[in-house]
Amino acid sequence: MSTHFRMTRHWLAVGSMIMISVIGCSSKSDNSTADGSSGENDKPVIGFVQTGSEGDWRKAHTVSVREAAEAAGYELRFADGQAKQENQIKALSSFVAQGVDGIILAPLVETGWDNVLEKAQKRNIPVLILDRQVDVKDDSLFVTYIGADTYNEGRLAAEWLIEKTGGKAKVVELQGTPGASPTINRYNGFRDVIGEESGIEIIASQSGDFRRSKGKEVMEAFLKKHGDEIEVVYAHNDDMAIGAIQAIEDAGKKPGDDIILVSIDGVRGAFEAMVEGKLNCTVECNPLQGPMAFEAMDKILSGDIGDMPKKQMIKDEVYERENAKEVIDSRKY
Ligand code: GYE
Repeated sequence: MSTHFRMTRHWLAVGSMIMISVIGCSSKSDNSTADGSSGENDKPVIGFVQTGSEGDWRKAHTVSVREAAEAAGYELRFADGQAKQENQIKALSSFVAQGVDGIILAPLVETGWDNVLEKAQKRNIPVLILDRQVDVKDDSLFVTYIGADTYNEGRLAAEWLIEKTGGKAKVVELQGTPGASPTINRYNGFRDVIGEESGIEIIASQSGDFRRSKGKEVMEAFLKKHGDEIEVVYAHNDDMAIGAIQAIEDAGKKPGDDIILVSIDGVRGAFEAMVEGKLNCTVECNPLQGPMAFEAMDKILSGDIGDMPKKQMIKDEVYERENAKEVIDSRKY
């Protein structure tokens, strides 16, 4: 019979200081999870609460987390929020009740997490916030945030557009999910660069919920209302831009030429659209966040978080249709 270890945590928050220690061992026959311990094969157990499956970026994100968990030797319990915060809160509470070793939360929206995160903290279960940010009263409710700098992505999209149009254009905006941090940040980052002085004017702005079908639907309505006035589409993600491309083609116009499109994510579909000349620019937002998340989780569970930053941001690049062909084969998602 083999002996192996089971981790338990003592997660103490003292003011802004968080201390974690890993102690304890047990035999394989004790495989219970009700007391805050390890699961199948006594691997440490992580509960992962995902937003849902709104598009290609999210698919790549989920795969990255699943694969990294496996590679790092964790048991991953997956909860699909199905685009509802209510579901995510229930899943978090349930992971707390199960006494998992740690939680990874990709929060659908920014606010409304204080109570459930307090529950986790009371049970000494560390929470890592992944991808989207939370706005909580007390930052000690989570250990660290890992994700992209979505405010900067909005700025990069605007900088590219000013360069492309000489600072003069009428824009329609397809926003992401209302209340989600990337929506708020991409909205603000874009506006902070175009400012009030530039000739870039946003003539319509509406949510397409980060979904292809919704992006198409909203773009159809924009085209009906604003018709030839529309010179540019700024989409908060590629999936909505791809939906908008279909709407533009259905209206008898040439996407990429009659109407300029700039979006964010850098998924394969965006590169394909750029190669076809239908999308002009995508600002990368890397969804392959699993390895970073589990590297951090290793440290968290072994108590080694002394120099861990509260925010760990992934760097993004800007890609244009002019160079899409050269890089498409090297894309990882
Ligand atoms: O841009 C979008 C996805 O949260 C940064 O969520 C992520 C966004 C991503 O639905 O495609």
